[in-house]
Amino acid sequence: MSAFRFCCLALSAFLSVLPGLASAAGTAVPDFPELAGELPDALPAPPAGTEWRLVWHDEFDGAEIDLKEKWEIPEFRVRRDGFWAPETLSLTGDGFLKMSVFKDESGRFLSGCLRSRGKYEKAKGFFVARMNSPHETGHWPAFWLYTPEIGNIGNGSVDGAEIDIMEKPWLDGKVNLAVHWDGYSKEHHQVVYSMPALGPSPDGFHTYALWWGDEAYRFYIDGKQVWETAAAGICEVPTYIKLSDEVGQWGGDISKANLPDETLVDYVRVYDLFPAGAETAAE
Ligand SMILES: [Ca+2]
Ligand SMILES: [Ca+2]
Repeated sequence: MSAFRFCCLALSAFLSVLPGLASAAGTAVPDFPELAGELPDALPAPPAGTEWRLVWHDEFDGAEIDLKEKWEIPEFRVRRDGFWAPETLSLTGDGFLKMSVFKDESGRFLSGCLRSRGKYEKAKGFFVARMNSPHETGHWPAFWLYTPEIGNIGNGSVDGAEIDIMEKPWLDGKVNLAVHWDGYSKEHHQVVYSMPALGPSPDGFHTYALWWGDEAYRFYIDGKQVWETAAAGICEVPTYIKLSDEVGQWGGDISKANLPDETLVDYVRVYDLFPAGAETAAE
């Protein structure tokens, strides 16, 4: 962690453009003074001449989910073997998003989805969330990126992808990481995936991250790279961030779950590559 330093303190400047940094080109580096004192992230070594800068985040502080600037919540609707219901999502008041799963008075299993659709959509960069794990079977939390352009058939994932930075349908400490492309039909759907183990304390908090680069998708758990793939090409389409929980057989038998169950999310942060030392050069 020693090599890490928080980016972006007291800086707001327009930057010159370097080749290969198209996603950061011509945009101001945002200033996030509220991040002082928050837990820093261990970021992978950036390419020569560049550095990571924070461009978007939510620490889930305060009393209410920020539905004005950052997120939207889908309306109540069927989702797999349960329902996505806005009332399952809340902030704890001490810095966490709580994603609950429970059975309502009608016997319906409810879980939730938070997404940045229309408010923050981005291609490439470093996406990280810190979250813990639920304890009951029959459902799974996920931190993922999505665009409806995943439905474009052909051209690998270049023209759209679903990128699952973390899904946890199992209680044995494994997680699922995946890239999906070419829609979801039996005929065309393609996927590559990896199922690494969380290590000695699977129930505690972990960070899950994706470096969506020009040449590979690299996945990290607790700052350590656990998987890399470029099997589908690299998506060039902006995606939005999703935090969700889904009830379904992939996660086991929900009727055997002792509900309510919950997952806590400490933060979501997005970093991008900028020219190294840009803060002084831009003055
Ligand atoms: Ca495609
Ligand atoms: Ca937090």
